[in-house]
Amino acid sequence: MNAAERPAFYLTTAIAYPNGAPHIGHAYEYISADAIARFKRLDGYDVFFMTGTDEHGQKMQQTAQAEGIPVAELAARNSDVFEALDKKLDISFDRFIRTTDADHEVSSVAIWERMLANGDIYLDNYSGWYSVRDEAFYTEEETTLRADGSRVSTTTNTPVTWTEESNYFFRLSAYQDRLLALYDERPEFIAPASARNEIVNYVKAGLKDLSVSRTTFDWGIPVPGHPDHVMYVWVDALTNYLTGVGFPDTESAAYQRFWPANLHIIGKDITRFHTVYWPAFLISAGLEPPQRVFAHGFLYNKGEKMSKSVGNVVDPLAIVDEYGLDQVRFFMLREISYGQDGSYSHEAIVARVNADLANEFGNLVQRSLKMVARDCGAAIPTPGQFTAEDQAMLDRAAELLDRCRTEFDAQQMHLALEAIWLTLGEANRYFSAQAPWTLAKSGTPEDLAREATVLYVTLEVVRIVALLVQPVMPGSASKILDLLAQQGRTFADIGTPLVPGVALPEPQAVFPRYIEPKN
Ligand code: ME8
Repeated sequence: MNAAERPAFYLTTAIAYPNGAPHIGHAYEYISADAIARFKRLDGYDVFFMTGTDEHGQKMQQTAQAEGIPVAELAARNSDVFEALDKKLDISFDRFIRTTDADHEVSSVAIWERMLANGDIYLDNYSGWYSVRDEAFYTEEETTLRADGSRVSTTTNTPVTWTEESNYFFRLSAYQDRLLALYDERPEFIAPASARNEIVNYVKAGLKDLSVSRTTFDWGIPVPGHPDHVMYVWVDALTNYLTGVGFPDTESAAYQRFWPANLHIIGKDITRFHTVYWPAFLISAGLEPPQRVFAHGFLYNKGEKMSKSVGNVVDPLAIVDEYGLDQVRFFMLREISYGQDGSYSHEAIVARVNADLANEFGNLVQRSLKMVARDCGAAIPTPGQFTAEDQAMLDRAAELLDRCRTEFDAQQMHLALEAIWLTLGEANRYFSAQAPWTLAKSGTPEDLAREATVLYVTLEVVRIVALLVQPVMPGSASKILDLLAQQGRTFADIGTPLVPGVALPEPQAVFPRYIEPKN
């Protein structure tokens, strides 16, 4: 099927501030979004998957000043580090957008002009609290005065400073009813439910107009016709999702095909920007809001927040080198319930690598393929009549695709993996109970025929599981499919069983155990 005949699916990650190096929270977001993008492609969708960097704003300008380098240089240097991380994590993005890209300025100016034309932008004096770390405005009630006289944002604990400026405002207050109607008509718009409830309550409490330009620094996109103002960084940042699909050319093939976005994947701290400001900007501009925003949880180090001062920041490149890429991808998606906070620790990752990957999956692949090499002429065995146990095992594996679809469509990747691993557990029990090695030892023609059937059924389960884990562990799944001499690798191929007699390459270990280094 060519792309035009397949259903479109537009998926994005948040774009990170490149004011420093990426941490494992960033890696977690990219890996989870990538698994969804790969799943959809394998399931026949024409996917456009975008990630990138959010390069404007006061935080970037201040970091560059502190480092004594031009801000454009800081942005370019660190944006390259994020892009290199994506490549190391095997993230299958279709575009890596930078908000300093030329087409993004055109797009940001266009959305501004549309909001202005709709009467939603006006000039006024702003006075209030601003957190540079969060790039967010706070009302006095949203801040806390500390004993030392400093003031912080109550929810994020970042310092706020008093700001008084002549700013452009966006008439957010006028959008309360339309936003509540949107949440009501489209209950799937915000997920998970905890995020949805929080936002509904927040909007019900009433919305204030939002300051959308700044005049005290110049690292941003100039407001059209008023070059002494730059756009508030979140106006330009959110607009990246439109730039990626050809906006402002709403007649372009990309825009027609991919807007509205199917899914924005973000972290829980930026839900308000994506589910209140963003749909309001879009409605004001006469554009469709995205279909769904999913806010994932935060990743902590052994339950503690990672911070440079505590010295417990985990470098994603280092853990990939230590445990292997697919091991890290699997761990993050299997261990943490998507939408909830999770914890990273050496012990937890080693437990998953050894129990789930090396024992449950790797051993089954290795043992069955070795017996096939030895007893079945190194080719896919020819099965005899299936027993009730054989059929139950095959049926169980065949049911996995529907289950995984349901879970991936709800962004519950951990539940898809749980279902797959329950089936692998069943396959291991089947293998032990059928004891093909005993049949081989006996050597009678009936027992050898039965051994071939048991091995065939086992390899069928391995094939289906390998096809289904491709989105999570692309490299390892591809190796297993090579060992099974499989060409057809999309989900449409799940229904085509192994062909007896096809020659197989020499078996190789795919999931090594993690062994603690001796010190
Ligand atoms: O928020 N665990 O950029 P950012 C999991 N530029 N996810 C985490 C995390 C953690 N410990 N820490 C951060 C921004 N994240 C804006 C986005 S989008 C138009 C603009 C997530 O570099 C965070 O929630 O601070 C966000 O989704 C992403 O990492 C980038 O965060």
